[in-house]
Amino acid sequence: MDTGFTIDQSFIAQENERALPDLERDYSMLSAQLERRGIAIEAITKNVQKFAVAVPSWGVGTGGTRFARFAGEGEPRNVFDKLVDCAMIHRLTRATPRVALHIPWDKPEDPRVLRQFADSLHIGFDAMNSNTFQDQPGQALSYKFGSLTHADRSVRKLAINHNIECIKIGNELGSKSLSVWIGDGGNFPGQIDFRTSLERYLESAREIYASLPDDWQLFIEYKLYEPAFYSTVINDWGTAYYVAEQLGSKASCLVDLGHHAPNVNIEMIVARLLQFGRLGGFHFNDSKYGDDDLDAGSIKPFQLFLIFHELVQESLRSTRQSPPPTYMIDQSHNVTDPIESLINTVEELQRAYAQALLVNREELSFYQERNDAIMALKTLKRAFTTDVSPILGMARQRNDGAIDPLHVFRLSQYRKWKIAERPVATTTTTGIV
Ligand SMILES: [Mn+2]
Repeated sequence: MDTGFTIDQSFIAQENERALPDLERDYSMLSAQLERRGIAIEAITKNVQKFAVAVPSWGVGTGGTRFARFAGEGEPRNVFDKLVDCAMIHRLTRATPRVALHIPWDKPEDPRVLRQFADSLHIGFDAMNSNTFQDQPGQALSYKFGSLTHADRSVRKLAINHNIECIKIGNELGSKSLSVWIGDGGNFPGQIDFRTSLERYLESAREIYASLPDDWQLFIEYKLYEPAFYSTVINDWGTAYYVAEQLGSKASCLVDLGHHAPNVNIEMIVARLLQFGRLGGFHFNDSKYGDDDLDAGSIKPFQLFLIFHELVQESLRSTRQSPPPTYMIDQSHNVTDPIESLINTVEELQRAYAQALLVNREELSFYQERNDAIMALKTLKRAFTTDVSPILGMARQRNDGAIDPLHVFRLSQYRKWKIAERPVATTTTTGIV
């Protein structure tokens, strides 16, 4: 299958050659600075080189709000175009080797063909995302009043079967996990019975869980409101944790940063779920007010750093019980070129991760034990305020990615090529989740 225009490795190498002398100077200055703090820069760079996050197939198309969607030119027209864009992001950043698909938006006619195409692009598949929050054309029954928790058993069955179908498709694609998020809930007090709806959810989830292959994970994604504005069935991490406990060891919680009330201490939720061995996955994004789906790190970079601080802390623990959580981006790009937003997001996630790796944990624990609040904060802030950009550039360069991926993307005129190759689509399937 023709992929159309791609950014050649030689083009990346040529731009890297230009940028390398400055990068090496900055890197050695940072190396000397970190050495005085007892940190070996090479160990940090090696860890950043291994960092990976999945990109969502729906993220490479323009998203939308409840009001409108302003489609960008040269957008992907189908799942194959989406994979081409995702593969390009990986080529530039070398940190996004897998794509998360959304069914039915990305439902392949033949999964084997899709898998071969992905193989040819050197990318794989991450979590499958089911969709029972909207009706599909010709659907016999409606999800208007819920899916897995609907009062009518036949609607619940339809939603269960859809999730099982997602597992089947994912299995053929080499995916190993299913993320389930439902829009079920109530818009008015009294509309649904809190207890009954959760019981129905558990009954439905058990059937989905029973279809899960042994080496698969089921991620329970919670959200406090929207599209149901009064109450959602899986509203918070406590409920998701309870569900995961009820289902079994293959089930765990998925934290989407935008699915919390404003000012909630998300890093503490992350720490709790890690402690309980039930943190399965992440949906990274950022927000100012609600589930804004803005680019990760754009509004609250300190929060992002504190989350990574917890993740790094856990990874250093020798007694950890569960596998490390899988990282995924879940954003809606409304006013930017989606590819540019994703490239930037990957860098912001790596930045927070690298900063978290710089935390002097012995020192932090020393101050914690002595109730020295100011010095404990200062220990975190010293890591957070370090400009780790040279580490990120060097990690990409060593992985054959672009030292400055956004610059290379613009210089390549990739978007201009895609506008020519991809006539305006009438069937683009992107949305907000
Ligand atoms: Mn999400």
